Amino acid sequence: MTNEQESKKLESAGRRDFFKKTASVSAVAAAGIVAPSALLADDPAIMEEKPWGTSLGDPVTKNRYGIPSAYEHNNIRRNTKLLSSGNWQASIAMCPIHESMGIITPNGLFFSRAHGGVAHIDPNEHRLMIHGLVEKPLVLTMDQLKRYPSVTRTHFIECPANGGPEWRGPQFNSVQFAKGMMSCAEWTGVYLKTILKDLGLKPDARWMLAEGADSSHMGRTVPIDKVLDDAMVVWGQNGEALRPEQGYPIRLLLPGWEGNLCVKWLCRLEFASEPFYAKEETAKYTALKPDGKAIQHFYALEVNSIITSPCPEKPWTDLKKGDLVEIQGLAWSGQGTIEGVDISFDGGKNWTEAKLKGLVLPKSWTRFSYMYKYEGKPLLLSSRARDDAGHIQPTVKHEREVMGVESVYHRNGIATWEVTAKGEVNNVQVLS
Ligand SMILES: Nc1nc2c(c(=O)[nH]1)N[C@H]1C(S)=C(S)[C@@H](COP(=O)(O)O)O[C@H]1N2
Ligand SMILES: [Mo]
Repeated sequence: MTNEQESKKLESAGRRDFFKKTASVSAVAAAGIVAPSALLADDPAIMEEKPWGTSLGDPVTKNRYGIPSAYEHNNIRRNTKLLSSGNWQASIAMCPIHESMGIITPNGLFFSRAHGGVAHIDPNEHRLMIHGLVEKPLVLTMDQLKRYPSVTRTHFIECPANGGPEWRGPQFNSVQFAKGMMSCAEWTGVYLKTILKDLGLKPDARWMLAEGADSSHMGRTVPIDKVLDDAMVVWGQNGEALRPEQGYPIRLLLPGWEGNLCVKWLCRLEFASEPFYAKEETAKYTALKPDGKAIQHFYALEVNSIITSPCPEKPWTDLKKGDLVEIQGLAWSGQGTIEGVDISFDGGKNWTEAKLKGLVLPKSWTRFSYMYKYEGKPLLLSSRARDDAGHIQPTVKHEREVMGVESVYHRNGIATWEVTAKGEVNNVQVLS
């Protein structure tokens, strides 16, 4: 026998010993997170050598830019005709938020919304023009822009239409389609206030127009207070350059505010004393109320949350009574930091506090968790988030009383999953 064969023999003898010893333990061990009986002594996955353990793998530089394991092929952005205006360029790729871990969305899965397709811009031929009510109007190359001192901040971007198709009732038995118009990343760029200090903002500048260089030439108007607070021009996304889908080479980021204001492929910023609404804005985001009046502008996104596990895509059908299972989800607020999240098992009659996991940052996704002993009973499972601005998610009933059902935007009513006795999960709304 060679040394290699010998050590393999020893290894599998070790594995057999393990099973002999644990077999006696398993009889007495109580059901924990995973019951010891789940181990089978003849499980080929542990007793047999696999091809990946017996032959050399790929050269380490085979993928000069790495890609996920082929077994993760289901973890993808998805879109539907329902959310497209008749073509796939003016469309929305929904983020698989049920597969997300922690609070950072990998760049390849970041939700993507474009009105005129995804532009592919040569950074050498791209400029940022800054003009209007500034002392020193400028046209910056990308290299010049990056000479300003940079900051790195974690923030979500959410389309205010996230969940918007569901004002009248559930439309999608899927968390990806019901709530996937958002993602969260660590952005690197420069605060606009830093650039404006250098350029000298004139005192009567009250509004900023941001324009994109893509075929939609998206133009949005932003009040100056937000510009001077935490607005950024960003070029970095999770440690690398922005992806084309996110506006490469640069985009505007207005932390916590409507995604549509975060103009991608940013090429021009103009400052003025009057808003640009009628003149240069290309899109309208208004909300029709029951009294027939419309809210013309709302900017910051309200406190919100969603349970991502379980969900229709991740049911509890393989759980047994008595199993301990982790309920997980995401909470976020465009108005501050998440203070707490409560969970209800009975459609909002009773609430119990969940735990916030990992980093809890302002205007960022915040992960929550609750360990639950599965009972195989039907549930109405909901989460309700609170932020440090003093806001709490409304019930769907209350939200409808105030806003009716004609609005598309800013739905943040408490979402509910119906968990059946078999552990299947359905999208429902509690209206009482
Ligand atoms: N230039 C430009 N910027 C744009 C858009 C666009 O079509 N063109 N879409 C906006 C909308 S409606 C949203 S919700 C966000 C989405 O950002 P994301 O694609 O990075 O998720 O980008 C905004 N910025
Ligand atoms: Mo959007």
